[in-house]
Amino acid sequence: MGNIILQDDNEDGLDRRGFLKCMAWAGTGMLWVMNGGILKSYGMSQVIDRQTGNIKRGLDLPKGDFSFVQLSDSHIGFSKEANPDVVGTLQAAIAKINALPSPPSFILHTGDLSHLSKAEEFDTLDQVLKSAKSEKVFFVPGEHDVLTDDGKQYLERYGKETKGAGWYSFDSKGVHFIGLVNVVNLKAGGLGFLGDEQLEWLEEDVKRLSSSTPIVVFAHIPLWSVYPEWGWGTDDSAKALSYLKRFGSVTVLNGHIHQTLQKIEGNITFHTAMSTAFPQPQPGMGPSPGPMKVPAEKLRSLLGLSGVNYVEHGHTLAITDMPLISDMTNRVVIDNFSFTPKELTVSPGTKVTWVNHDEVPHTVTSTDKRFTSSRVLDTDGEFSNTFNESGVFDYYCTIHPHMTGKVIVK
Ligand SMILES: [Cu+2]
Repeated sequence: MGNIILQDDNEDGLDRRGFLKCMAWAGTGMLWVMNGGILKSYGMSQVIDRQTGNIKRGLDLPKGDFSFVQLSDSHIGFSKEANPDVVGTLQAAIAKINALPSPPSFILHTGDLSHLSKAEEFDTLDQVLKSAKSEKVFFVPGEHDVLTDDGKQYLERYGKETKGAGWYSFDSKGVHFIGLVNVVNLKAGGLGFLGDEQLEWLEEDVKRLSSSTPIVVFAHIPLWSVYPEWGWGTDDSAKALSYLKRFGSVTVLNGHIHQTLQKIEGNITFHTAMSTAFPQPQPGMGPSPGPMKVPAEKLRSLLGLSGVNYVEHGHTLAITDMPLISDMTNRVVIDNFSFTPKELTVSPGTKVTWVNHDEVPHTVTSTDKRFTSSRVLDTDGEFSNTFNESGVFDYYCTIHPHMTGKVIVK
């Protein structure tokens, strides 16, 4: 009995066995209710009773002027241990949306719809989203949606009426919504990036608005410095936010980091959303971001329900593996979002091979475009390049540009 009580105070399904735990956790979206000009958020698991599938009894959920739901990081196509059924967890999120007393005006999906930008992954996402009781879904791309073609396919599917790489704005019930793209043209050593063309568009877009207009900005990578060491931030976000300083109420919604974090800075409130697919470690807790396998007893701390620091065992093991790996000559291992060794010195004529041991895709791309992996390296993917000339060859991952490395040929 004591056991049951312990489990009951968690609303995220800890009393299920094995995978269902993850499923119940991951099937979450964020409900946003606009009430008298104030936007308030509710985690879907706060709202929907997991036993009955209905809205919780006695919950005082304001009807509000209108509401919308944020979904994020569905990673359709991912099938590794952290969640072998990402379609199932997305469906669970949508079941919660459909159980709301009044359907949300629309859904915002803040990117990483797919895991590898594959056509069939986008098809599956579209199929599943069709079952949501909501009039429309608005998207912005994540870096996983623009892996192979600089986002061409994404734009064809989701960006027909957008500008540039897929940015746009729209008005709904007096609120101005702005979808930004910060996952293309990423620079070596950098973070998310908006670029001048988009920034100029943004400045122009908000010029005509009165300062009392509530603004909601949504983009994939956080527009604030969550943890730059892991690439969790955007290089030129300060400029974008400077255009929004004069507005009384600005809400910024992001995904990418697969957990909820909030920050208030002046007139701006920042929020990040959970993934419908898999969790990632808290900033700095563990050697790198990436899919986290969640044992039942750890889930609680992960969800911020207690203050226990989480150490990911799989990743710790990966670190102790590294000395062995770096013994292998002329190989660079990609693990925990880094290249090891970071600097490799070889003699002219040497063939260097990179192998990806992460559960997320990476690229190996010369900073000055002298060599590049022709396609994205998925788990266990390899790429080789023969270095005939002497020199220093800097490279990075175009998906996670804070990942950099160097080959010195002499
Ligand atoms: Cu990468």
